[in-house]
Amino acid sequence: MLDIEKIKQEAKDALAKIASNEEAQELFRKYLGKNGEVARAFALLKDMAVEERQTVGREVNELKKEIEALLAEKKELLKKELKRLETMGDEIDITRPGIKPVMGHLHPLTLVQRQVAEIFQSMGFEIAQGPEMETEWYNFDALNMPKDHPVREMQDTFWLKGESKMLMRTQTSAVQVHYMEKHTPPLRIIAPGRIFRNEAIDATHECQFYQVEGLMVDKNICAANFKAIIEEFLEKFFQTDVDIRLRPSFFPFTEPSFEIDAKRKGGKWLELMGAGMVNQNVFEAASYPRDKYRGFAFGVGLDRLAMIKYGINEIRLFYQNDLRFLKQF
Ligand code: FA5
Repeated sequence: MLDIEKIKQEAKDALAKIASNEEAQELFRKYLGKNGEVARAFALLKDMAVEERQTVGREVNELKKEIEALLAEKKELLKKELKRLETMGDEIDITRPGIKPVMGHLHPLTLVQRQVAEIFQSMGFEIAQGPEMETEWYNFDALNMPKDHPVREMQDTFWLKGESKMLMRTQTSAVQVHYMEKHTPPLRIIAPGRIFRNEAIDATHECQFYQVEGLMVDKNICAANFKAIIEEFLEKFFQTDVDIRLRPSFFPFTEPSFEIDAKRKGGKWLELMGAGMVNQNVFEAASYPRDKYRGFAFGVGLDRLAMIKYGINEIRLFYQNDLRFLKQF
């Protein structure tokens, strides 16, 4: 019994399942090969009556053509799929420009701190450090700023809770006695760092900011040494036309004391640093014998240095993390 429809349906189902050329080959053999289903159907024709042979013959011929067409179509599909798999790696175009990672860079205050350190190191100064959380002794008493003396009022202090009278240092001058306790002159240091004051904040005052302390001690240091070194520093640091003026001032830990202001052409004077010759009481606090050594000290505002150098008239910009500002450095 010859059931052409059944053969056709089976061939179609089998075709739908094949996934490789080998399977396609197999199917070809099974249906169109020398001993395949189609050949077998043709073989049956010879026993049929003439009329039946003609009708069935036509049908078998159509079946053959249909399976051929379906197989060809399937092979074409397989070829395309193979090609797609082969070229999949090529979708990565290695000649395309890459996505550039956004590079971070140094904060302007870090930049300035490094510039300052480099200049002083070139003049033989070492870098010293002290704690941000300080004792009353190193921040005040050792610097000739005794308890209840009105001079302490100059720096409105963040005291820490507790018995031990700890505070957030109000000046990098606190590093002076720490360092001198461990070293004997001659010595030349700078001590950059953050300090804290309960200030009314405005365009030139922050309540957390940075200073760089300087201290040079030997047997014969005088104000002329201070002037020479600080002039050299300011010239190297600003490298542009910046006016400098020196005024007499008062600090309990220096005698005499000065203040240095700076201004860009056409700008306003801005106080840059306090300075002076180290008071003998400070040497005594560090257990140096009185009148054996002389030295100068200064404390320069790092934020102010940056403001004058880059023409920034608002100190708060340094601490606001605004990329439009930070990207300019
Ligand atoms: C002092 O802090 C002294 N320790 C400086 C000193 C050191 C004098 C050694 C003598 C010897 P003064 O409070 O003036 O001094 O601060 C020094 C500098 O820090 C100022 O000139 C200024 O540049 C900067 N500064 C002070 N207060 C602020 C503030 N609130 N915001 C930003 N910068 C400040």
